Amino acid sequence: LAKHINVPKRLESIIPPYSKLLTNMHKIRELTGNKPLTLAEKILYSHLTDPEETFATISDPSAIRGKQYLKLSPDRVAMQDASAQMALLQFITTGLKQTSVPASIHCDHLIVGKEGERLDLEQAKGTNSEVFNFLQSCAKKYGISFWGPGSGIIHQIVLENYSAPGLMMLGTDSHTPNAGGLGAIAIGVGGADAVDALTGTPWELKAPRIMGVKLTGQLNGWSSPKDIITKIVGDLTVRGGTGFILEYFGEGVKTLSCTGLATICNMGAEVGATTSIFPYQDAHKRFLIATNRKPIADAADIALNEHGFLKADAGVEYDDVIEINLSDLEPHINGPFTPDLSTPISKYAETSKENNWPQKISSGLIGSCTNSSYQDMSRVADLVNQASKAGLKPKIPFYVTPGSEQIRATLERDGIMKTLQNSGAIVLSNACGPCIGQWERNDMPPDSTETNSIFTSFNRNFRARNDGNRNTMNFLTSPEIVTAMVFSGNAQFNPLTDTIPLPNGQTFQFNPPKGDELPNRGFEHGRSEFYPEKDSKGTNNEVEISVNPESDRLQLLEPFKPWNGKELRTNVILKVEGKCTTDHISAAGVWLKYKGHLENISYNTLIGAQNKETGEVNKVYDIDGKPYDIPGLMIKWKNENRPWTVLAEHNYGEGSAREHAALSPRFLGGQMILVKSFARIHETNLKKQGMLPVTFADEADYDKISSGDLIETLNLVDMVEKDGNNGGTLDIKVTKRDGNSFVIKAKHTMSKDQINFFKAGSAINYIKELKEA
Ligand code: MIC
Ligand code: SF4
Repeated sequence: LAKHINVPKRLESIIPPYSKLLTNMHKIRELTGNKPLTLAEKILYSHLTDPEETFATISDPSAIRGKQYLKLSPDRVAMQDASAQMALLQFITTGLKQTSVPASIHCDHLIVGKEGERLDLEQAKGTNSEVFNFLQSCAKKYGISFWGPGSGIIHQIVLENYSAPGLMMLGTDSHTPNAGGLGAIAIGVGGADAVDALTGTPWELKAPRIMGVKLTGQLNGWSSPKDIITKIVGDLTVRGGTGFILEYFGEGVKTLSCTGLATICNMGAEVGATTSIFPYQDAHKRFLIATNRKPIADAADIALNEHGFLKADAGVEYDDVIEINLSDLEPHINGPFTPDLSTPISKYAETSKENNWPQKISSGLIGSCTNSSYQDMSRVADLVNQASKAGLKPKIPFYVTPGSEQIRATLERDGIMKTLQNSGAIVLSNACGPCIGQWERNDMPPDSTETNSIFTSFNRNFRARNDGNRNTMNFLTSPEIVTAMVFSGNAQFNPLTDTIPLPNGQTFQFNPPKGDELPNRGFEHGRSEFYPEKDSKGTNNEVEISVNPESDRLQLLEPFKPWNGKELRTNVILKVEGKCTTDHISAAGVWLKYKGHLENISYNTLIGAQNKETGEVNKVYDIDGKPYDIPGLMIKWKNENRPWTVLAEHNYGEGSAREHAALSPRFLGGQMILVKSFARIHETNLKKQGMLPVTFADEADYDKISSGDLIETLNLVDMVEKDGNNGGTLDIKVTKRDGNSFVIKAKHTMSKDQINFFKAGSAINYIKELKEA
């Protein structure tokens, strides 16, 4: 199909392999007797390495959902600087000379926001030069596109340059599904999964179930795409999307912009969904044309109109359907501390009083990978203009993090940046900054013990995430609501109905924001130093990748030891209480600098976790009762050859794709993680690093086990030999300190390959065994 379209060279590695995908889709139609397929199934299954094998015995495609493991070949990989280091260190250990699929690296997480773009960027380049150089030399050597510091945030750059309808990509970041806004199946993974794609090893995923999300009506007034997803996160909760792809449909979809769809897909990560996706439509075409990729739109048109690809079939069945009427949707404010605590704006003032949330807001922050589109910012500028005309200034610090150099330069050209800056807003680098703890606040001490609240247009709000302070409450909402709140500074203010007093005794009321979907004059390229040198494949094996053994930032990886073939015998080191996200397991902020140094970063292992038995954070007790911080005791037990188990509750590892949350426990001598339930990416990351992630068959057993108890597997040897692709049950003997013992049942979800990772010590060890065989 691409042959009928004139694809310029610069798009060759970017256009999805439509011919192959269509051939596969038609094959699947034959194998399944033309049963209706969802959009997600069409795109996902057309990326199967062997559709015949998958559908050999099953003719109903929906029958494999939630059950069968799929082997897939993604088209592309994207990595951000914090996670790329481990991904590449693992890739290096495979000894391969180039990547099997196009890939990109984005330097966005390591830039601290403080004074504003220019100074912050200089500073970041200085403090992170070793890491940026390492990433750049890997990019040169293996033929990866390198987007340097200040170029923008991974998901925004991917949307503007690489995402495309029907593409399948993996990204080493949980918000990779942002690319679903442009019709791609984009999945967040740990670095070891990215290595599968980079080495051309089939990538495994349990066939997701599909949740249909029907949008009707049309947004109006203050409501924005962000409110669609903050409402959904409130309804579904942080676990509600686990194992699902959210597939949007309905008349309402057509009324939204492509960047708005991306915001919705971005935060699908907050319900634990595998990814989210929208059908190909006019807004996609407009965005592809505006971003200089018309030939992709032309090819997508043919794939849609002549082959029925890129949309769901009529009569398709979803595993579940939810519906939202956009016409009735109010702005929502989600938080604090969890993205699923959702309050409509009309109830916010009352709710915040009842809960004793701080009434004075301390800062407003807009932008990030979630909300820095032209549409977002032009609507924000409209509000700022209204307030400025009335003589109002922001009452609290107001920060903007643009998502990319392209969007920043366009906002600058169109006077939007000026509007924001004239009002007093501080424009930070095109980077993650305060969204991921890279925020040096000038307005309060970092260890302030008083609660304070910030309003952000970001996507995540776990404790201590933004400024490292556990007392900072982060409320997530649309950039429009953040902006309006900044001019009031008061949690009681409802911009839809309330007024702000003016010095002259009069009052000011905002009109609902207005903006443009796309810039009328097209996008501005911006400063060329922020673009990859050469955005094409082309390896250079001459490039030496040197890692200084003295470095405290980078450390080459030592392979983990293979399993010794015996039953596990471990002690419980910690029983975690309640929410335990990857931010609790492997904190970000100041620790981000050690992302390429496994030993150093491991000193943060589980320091945010709360001990169920004592209520303390980062405190555990040795067998003799002596207190330690959590990593301290892990290191001690590692040195004593005492392997350990962590017990925890639901959705363990919620949040990010951070594989350090699996690597560090493994490195410090952990063997088993026994919980009530897991978040998908984290469970896979644990399997990839050779840990044993298991869930209680009976949740009540969590209450029967204490720290220090001996945990022994009884039939692991058997399980490893016999279990197929559908997981299995493990018998575990628990011996209490007083010598009493009992047996409980635990479940695992490992496929045959994942059992092989466990046996080999890690997925990377296993891939190496395969490549050497
Ligand atoms: C996040 O938003 O939590 C991060 C920081 O982008 C992480 C990635 C990481 O920790 O490296 C994510 O979302 O996966
Ligand atoms: Fe960066 Fe925040 Fe987006 Fe993660 S969620 S990629 S930290 S901006």
